[in-house]
Amino acid sequence: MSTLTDLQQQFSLPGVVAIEPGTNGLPRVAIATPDADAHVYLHGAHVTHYQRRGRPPLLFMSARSYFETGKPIRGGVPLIFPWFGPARDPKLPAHGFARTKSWTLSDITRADDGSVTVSLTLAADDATRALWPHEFELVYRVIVGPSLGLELEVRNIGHAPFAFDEAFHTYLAVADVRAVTVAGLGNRPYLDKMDGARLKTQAPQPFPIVAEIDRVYLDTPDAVRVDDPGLARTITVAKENSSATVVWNPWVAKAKAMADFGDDAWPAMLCIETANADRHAVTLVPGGRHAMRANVKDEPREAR
Ligand code: TA6
Repeated sequence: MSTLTDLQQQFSLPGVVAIEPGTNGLPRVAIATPDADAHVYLHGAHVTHYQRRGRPPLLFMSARSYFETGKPIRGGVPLIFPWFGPARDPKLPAHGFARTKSWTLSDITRADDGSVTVSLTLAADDATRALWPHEFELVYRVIVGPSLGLELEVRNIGHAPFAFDEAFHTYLAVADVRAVTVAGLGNRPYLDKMDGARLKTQAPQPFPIVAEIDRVYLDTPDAVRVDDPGLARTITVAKENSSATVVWNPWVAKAKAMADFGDDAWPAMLCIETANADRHAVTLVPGGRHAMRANVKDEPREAR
C-alpha cells in the first residue's frame, strides 16, 4: 500500500491536484480546475465534494458522516457494487463492499480543457471472495470539469460468468426537497419500496417530493432533471449503460433512525442514483467488460 508521501510524489500537480489527509486523516485527492473543485477519498473511491466556481456545492454531505475504515461515508457519491440494497444474507453489508474498501489511486490526467480525470482501481481479494466468490477488476474514473463525470468499468477476469448490481448513489444538494420537482421519469415503471416493492407506473408530468420516497425506476436510460427553485438551478443527471434510476429521500423518521445523518438534514438532499439493479443486473462472461457512466451537471434555472 502506497504511503501518502508516495502518492504525493507520484500524483501531485501544484495548484491542480493535491493528495492530502482528509477528514479523520483518510487520504483524499483534492482537485482544483478552472471550472470546479472536487474531493475523492481512496476509502470507497468516494466523491465527497464537487462545486462549480461561484456556484453552491452540487453534492450533499452529512455533517455526521463516518470517516472510518469499514464504514461507508454518508453523502457525496457512494459507489455501490456488487449488490444493491440489503443482501440475501443479512450478515453481508448493505449495498455491497466497494464503498468500504480502500481503493488504489492508479492515474491522474489533465486534459487540454483543464478537466482532470482521477482513476482508481479495486480487484478481488480474499476479503471480497469471502463475501462474493467472483474474480473482478473495477476501474472507476472521476472526471472533474464543467460537470461531474463518473465511469465504473467492471471486468470479469475469472473463468465463470457473474451477475452484479451497481449504482452511483448520488446525494444531490438541494435548498429544500419539498420545493423541488423531478422530471425525466414520466410514465416509467418503478418498484415502490415504501409499499412492499409493488410495481407501479409514474405519472407523466414532473413530480414533487411530498414524503419519504424510495423508488427503483426501471427501463430508464434517459437523463433525470431536478429543478431546485431555492438554489435557482436545475441539476441534470445524464447516463450511459444504466437502465435503472433510484430516487430516495429518508424524510423525518428514517433521518432520525440514521446515526450518521442529522435529524434535520433530510430537506437538504435528494438521491438520484444511476444504477443497474433488480431485473437490470448486468451479467459478464469471462473476459467481459461493462462501463456505466453518469454526468451530473448544475445549470442556472431560467428565470421564470
Ligand atoms: O438507494 C436507496 C436505499 O437503498 C434506501 O433503501 C436506503 O437504505 C438508502 O439506500 C441508504 O442506504 P445506506 O446503506 O447507505 O444507509
